[in-house]
Amino acid sequence: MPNNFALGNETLWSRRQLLKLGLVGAGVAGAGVLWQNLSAGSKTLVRVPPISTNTPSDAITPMKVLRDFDYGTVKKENGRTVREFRLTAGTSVIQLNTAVSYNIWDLNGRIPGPTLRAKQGERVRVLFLNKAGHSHSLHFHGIHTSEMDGIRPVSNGSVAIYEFDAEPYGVHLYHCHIEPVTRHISKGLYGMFIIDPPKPRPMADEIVLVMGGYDVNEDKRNEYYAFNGLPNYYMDNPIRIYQNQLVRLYVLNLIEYESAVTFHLHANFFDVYRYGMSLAASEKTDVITMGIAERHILEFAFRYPGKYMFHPHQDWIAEEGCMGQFDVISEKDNQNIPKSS
Ligand SMILES: [Cu+2]
Repeated sequence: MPNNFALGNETLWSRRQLLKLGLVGAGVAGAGVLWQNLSAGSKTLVRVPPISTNTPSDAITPMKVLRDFDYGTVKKENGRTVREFRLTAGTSVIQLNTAVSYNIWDLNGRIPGPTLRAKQGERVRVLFLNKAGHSHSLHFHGIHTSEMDGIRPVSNGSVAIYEFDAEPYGVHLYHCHIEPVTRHISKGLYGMFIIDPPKPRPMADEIVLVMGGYDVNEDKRNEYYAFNGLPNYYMDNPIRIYQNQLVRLYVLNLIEYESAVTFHLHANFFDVYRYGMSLAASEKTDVITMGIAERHILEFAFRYPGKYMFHPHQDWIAEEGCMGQFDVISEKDNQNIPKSS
């Protein structure tokens, strides 16, 4: 789905800028929804609970980041599918707790940036507009030419275009690559980049979790940690999922200043698809170690209803905000919803 709480790309990109780039034209909007329908080839129903009405409506709401995938604008060029994404770097202030606010760099008004999604073999074009008052860039993990590697500074007010083939399929990432990279990442310029395999994975409740850290006093150590931008958010606002529903977590570690962290899920075990680069799980475990920029697909279903924590097993990191919980809703409470096959 298009990310519906971003600032609105069209308002950020002036028509003049787009004309200059030769990019004014009607794309096929809403392709994400269509794609989701098409990929529902099997009769399996995916049950996703509605977001609680108590969810706070902050400018950056991790509850929306969870299941928000940006499929871009689809175009056909010389018979080939091109997915065009627009990312604008800006500045905003987030509340790390009731007492501490922090100036971040954001992408389309959010941290992490939009979860970009394409299918293997498509062409990806990313239009990057820097309005963050400082030179930045976007470096994508993947296979591309040297010109598209995103290490050259894009000065404030200017635009860069990154274009490459979507390959190989897997869970990847993008981030600013301007030195000091640790600072540019930890202040918010990063996001997930998913390339789907040619044959879609089975339907599941798909959820994105990006781990990050905040070095508020610039001593090269993090004082706060978070899943999807805000410390302790999913502890205070548990992620609702259904009992016995297959959940597919896309997990990325972008905690700077720590060589590695783990991801641990309570009361369950998950199948691991390392880097999302295979269709068969490599192992089953309940704790997995992830270095910086490592990412995996983790799949599971909960047998029993109730609340279950997830967090790095470096407990000081969990205690400083990288902590959340799933609220598994009993099937009994959802008699009207058909059971997935
Ligand atoms: Cu930067």
